[in-house]
Amino acid sequence: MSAKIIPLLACLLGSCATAQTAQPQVTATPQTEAKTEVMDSVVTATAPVQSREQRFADWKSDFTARAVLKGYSPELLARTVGRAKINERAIERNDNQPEFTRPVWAYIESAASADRITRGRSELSDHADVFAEVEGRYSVPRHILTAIWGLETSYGRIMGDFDIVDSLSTFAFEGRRQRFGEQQLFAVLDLISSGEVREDQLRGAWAGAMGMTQFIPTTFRDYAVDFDGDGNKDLWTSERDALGSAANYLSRSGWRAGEPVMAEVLVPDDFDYGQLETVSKTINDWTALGVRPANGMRWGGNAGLLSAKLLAPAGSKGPKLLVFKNFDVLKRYNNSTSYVMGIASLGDALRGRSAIRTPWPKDDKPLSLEDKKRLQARLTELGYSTGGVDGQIGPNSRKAIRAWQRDNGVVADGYVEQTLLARILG
Ligand SMILES: [Ca+2]
Repeated sequence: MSAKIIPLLACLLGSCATAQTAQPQVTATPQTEAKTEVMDSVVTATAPVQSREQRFADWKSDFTARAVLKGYSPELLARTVGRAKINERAIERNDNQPEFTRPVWAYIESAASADRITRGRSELSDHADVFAEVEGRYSVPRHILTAIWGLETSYGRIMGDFDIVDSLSTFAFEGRRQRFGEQQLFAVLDLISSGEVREDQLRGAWAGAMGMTQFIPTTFRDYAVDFDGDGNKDLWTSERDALGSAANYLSRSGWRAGEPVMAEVLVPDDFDYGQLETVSKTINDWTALGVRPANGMRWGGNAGLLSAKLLAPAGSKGPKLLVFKNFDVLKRYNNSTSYVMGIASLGDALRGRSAIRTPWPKDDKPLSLEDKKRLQARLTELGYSTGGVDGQIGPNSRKAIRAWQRDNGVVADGYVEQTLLARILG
């Protein structure tokens, strides 16, 4: 996930699209316990117990040796990894990511809140010159950039105060994100070695995302730009650098100028929901199936040949959306459908438009992680394989759900809330 910005929303919306499931953390035996064990037990007294601090020091030496072999300077290593401390707060945050069971409509409403819209409009006005330059260079529209800025850090107000080297060293040293930690640490070394970023600038969210647009170090290294041309890539205090970098990242991820992110549509009553999510068709083909814009308007002249997929995040009763190539580009920023719908909704709201008009089925009760596991286990037991029981409802699970729905006279939209769950569980 080198080019993916992981912890984007962690601080603001609690979704933290790390797409990682909670796993038990392997923690070291605290030193005091270890000592007690040595004193109390004749058996263990013979083996020296290495303290966590000692193991951390050993990890630093090992990492440093490997980095020097790769050509990084020993002085740089001493100044960064060499002075790193274990950050217990980063471990806590990593272990306690809230289980994401908020329904999609709650997420979107929070993303496009009245406060975020008001502030966003004022930022758009205050930085109109910056947006004009950025649009001119990268062709990514200002309302999308503003939405990212607002969702990531509330327009630079909540950027995180973690020492990035401490956090990443902690992850690289122990736990379930060691590869991520190492990979990001090397990117930090690259950033400092190149002189584009100063060591004292390296502060951010607990998992390493930095600045107003929350770039993790690999993304920072590969996509950040010094848009104001002062020789420093400053995503923390320079709006030009931050917004230019976000635009550069989207542009290089394949952003298509002038194309939409998503459009709400209506579908015929007898619509075949088997085409949800996985099937890509042109607007012309969707139109032939009776899919039409929800706002009562017609598609623009050039829209017919655009490819789009159909989503129904809350099933046949809720809003349906055609999502375009730019929807996937925004997923590179954060691999979450809810996140991208949040960006598109806030972006539209900033322009005085309403992205989604059909009411969400707000009386539905969403499934918890345990519910999802029970659902998967039951469907599998009934012969509808979900490809595993992990509590993550992905394409395989939705396919199994749709098959069960078809066999049981329910609209096969792949959507399950508590009422349907109870029926499936029998
Ligand atoms: Ca700069």
